[in-house]
Amino acid sequence: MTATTTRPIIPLQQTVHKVVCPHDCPDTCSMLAYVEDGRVVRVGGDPDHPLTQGFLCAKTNRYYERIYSPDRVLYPMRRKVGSPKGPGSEFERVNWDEAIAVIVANFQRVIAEDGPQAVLPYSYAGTMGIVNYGSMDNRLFHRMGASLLDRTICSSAGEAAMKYTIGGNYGYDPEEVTKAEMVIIWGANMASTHPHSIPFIKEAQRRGARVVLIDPHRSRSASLSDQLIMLRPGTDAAFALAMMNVIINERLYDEEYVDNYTHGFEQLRERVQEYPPERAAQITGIETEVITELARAYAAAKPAAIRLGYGMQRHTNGGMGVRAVYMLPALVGHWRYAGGGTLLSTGNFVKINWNAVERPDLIPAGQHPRTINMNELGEALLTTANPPVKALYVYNCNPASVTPDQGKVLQGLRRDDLFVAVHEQLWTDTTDYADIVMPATTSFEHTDLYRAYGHLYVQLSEPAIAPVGESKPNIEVFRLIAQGMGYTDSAFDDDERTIIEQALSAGGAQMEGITWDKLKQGPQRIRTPRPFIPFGRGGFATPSGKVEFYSEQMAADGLDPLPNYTPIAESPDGSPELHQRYPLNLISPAAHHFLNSSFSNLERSQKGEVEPTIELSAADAAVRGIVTGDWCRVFNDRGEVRLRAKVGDTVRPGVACTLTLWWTRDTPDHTGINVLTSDRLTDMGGGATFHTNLVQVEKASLVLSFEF
Ligand SMILES: Nc1nc2c(c(=O)[nH]1)N[C@H]1C(S)=C(S)[C@@H](COP(=O)(O)OP(=O)(O)OC[C@H]3O[C@@H](n4cnc5c(=O)[nH]c(N)nc54)[C@H](O)[C@@H]3O)O[C@H]1N2
Ligand SMILES: Nc1nc2c(c(=O)[nH]1)N[C@H]1C(S)=C(S)[C@@H](COP(=O)(O)OP(=O)(O)OC[C@H]3O[C@@H](n4cnc5c(=O)[nH]c(N)nc54)[C@H](O)[C@@H]3O)O[C@H]1N2
Ligand SMILES: [Mo]
Repeated sequence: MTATTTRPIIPLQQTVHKVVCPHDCPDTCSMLAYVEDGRVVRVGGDPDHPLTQGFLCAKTNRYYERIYSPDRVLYPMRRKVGSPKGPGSEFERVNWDEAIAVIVANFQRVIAEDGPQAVLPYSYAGTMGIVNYGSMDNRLFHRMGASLLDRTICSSAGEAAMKYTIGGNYGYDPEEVTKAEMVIIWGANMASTHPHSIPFIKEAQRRGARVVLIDPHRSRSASLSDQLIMLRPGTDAAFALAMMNVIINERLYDEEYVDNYTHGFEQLRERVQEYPPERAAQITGIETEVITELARAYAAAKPAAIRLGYGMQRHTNGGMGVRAVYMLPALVGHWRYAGGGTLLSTGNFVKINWNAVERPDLIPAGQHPRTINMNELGEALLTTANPPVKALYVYNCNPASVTPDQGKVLQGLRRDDLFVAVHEQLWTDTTDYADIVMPATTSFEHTDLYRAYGHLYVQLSEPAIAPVGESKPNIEVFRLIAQGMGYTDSAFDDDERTIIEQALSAGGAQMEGITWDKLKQGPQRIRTPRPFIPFGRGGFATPSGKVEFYSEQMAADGLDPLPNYTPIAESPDGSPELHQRYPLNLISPAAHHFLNSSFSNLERSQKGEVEPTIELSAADAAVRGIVTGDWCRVFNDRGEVRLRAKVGDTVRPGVACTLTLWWTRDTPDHTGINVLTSDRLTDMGGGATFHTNLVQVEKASLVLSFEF
């Protein structure tokens, strides 16, 4: 099972440092940084971390290419007077004092003219480190009374679904999967996006487990699987409901577990009658027998592990999809066994004292700042709603590339009366629109605390090298801005260690003894008995304390309290007229060599992905006269892009797939994929709906030359 635990040989002139991989990924690896003359010359996976197991992924295994990239921002820079916003912007060097002074002056001007809510922070999980993800930034913007940002671009639909169904971000312990008799990888491309659980799944497979992949795309993870179920995008809830129909009607469920630890079984029994496998077959495009057989085998496995990814929840019905799948292990009682259950996230097992970290109490008394959903950035920048957004501060995120409905986002960012500050490691698509660009440190250069959402270890990361150029960590820049604004609260004096200790102060038996000093010794697993069987005897964090097949809370929130299937908003059934004009559902999941828009600037990553492509079925390609290698025009009412055709059996007819995310500047006609995606939100949690996206494809009349 162990991947590569041979100990690396360290040349005398090198020192080795443990650094945590900061990226938004369930694996949160422990990396070894080999440093020579103050420079990182090599990185490797930490053999002592039980999940990292000595190997890194295709993105991070040459991390020094990113640290020393020619695209690295080295100094604070200011837009030259007269230089228009957008690609080709010109900047001049300033010092830190000047950069902070410009930001403070603009914040003060905007607050005086339109009030503090005209200031909007914009960030996501460029770093998952708790200090630099969300501590001093929140303190500053809370104290200011700025607009709040709902950070919904990735996982919020799935999180809402888990909360309603089992009470939070919880799943099985991934280290126990070796004991599973069946593993279903459901809408996750583990081989590309989080490979560190794969050795455990392979070990289960070696012991006889069947591995099933449920995904509309034949992804790299198909090679791990014994069976691939290529269902239509956005139909997972119907698939899971039909499995429950079989399990309940054939009495394959665990009566005792259902009686003791679930809520609303009778209502669920009634609801699933609407989803016989024959009906689900029509919806999902998967044969009745396949659904029935899987349901029976799933119920018989003792236990089965279902590893979910974020793919299915990037649809307008995505919350319901996750909710339906999260019901399965409760129905068959698999939570009783080590390695049984579902896993989308383990994030809430690690208790963090967020109030102490974020300090919402600093919001001035009587002020109730509005919340802006980050997926609706374009709308927020273009509307004249009171007050309009007049100052945008971007960090840990690259909205010009990653945010849906890019056309609107870029139009908003181009506004002359909008002040934009961007704190970045690299010159990105977003820095093109900045008035001020500031250099940010990487995790190799700053201190932070990490928990993971795909395992149970808490980790401390300390600098392996000095900051590159004049870069500074987020915490320091926000402190400087707070000082400039004249805020004197002691919250702005806290250093990294103080904030980390505040974060760890939530208490609870599982966090006992996980202290700064202990973390300096290496990754700390939360304190649980082994094997860790979190819900063997119930104990769910829902209002009823049980798995909620029926959720009163959902009814109160205006949602269907039971699981259901509704067609996605852009689909043959969801929008027949639109589907006539745009007959292909374009999904845009993660590319192997990129991490969202991170790593996409590196030559090696680009070579790995070759070029921006669109995968089409042979049937859809044939009727359009398209063959592999043709450039295609891919378009809908929101925009158009050029992508190179790859024709084959990786998608079914009616579906197309492009792997993300290429930077706009590196695409043939300087247009990113998110010009096609909509800012429509998910059914719960306000999530992004990147995969609910109808397009048309035609052979491009222009032959483009495409070179880096
Ligand atoms: N190499 C690489 N690694 C990454 C990232 C990256 O961009 N590249 N991103 C990181 C981040 S931020 C995240 S959130 C995770 C995401 O990693 P994953 O959870 O794996 O998510 P995605 O790659 O978005 O989608 C996973 C799979 O869902 C499929 N899918 C799309 N629609 C549906 C559907 O309706 N039903 C089902 N069953 N499947 C569907 C896609 O085809 C894809 O194969 O990975 C992290 N790791
Ligand atoms: N079409 C389509 N679009 C998608 C997706 C998709 O599947 N399809 N996936 C979506 C998903 S899952 C996500 S999570 C989002 C993610 O989108 P983003 O949050 O934008 O993530 P990244 O593209 O990794 O960019 C993060 C940026 O933060 C910067 N950064 C990293 N660490 C620090 C730091 O310590 N300080 C500062 N100041 N900056 C730092 C990095 O240099 C990088 O440019 O994209 C989404 N966009
Ligand atoms: Mo994400």
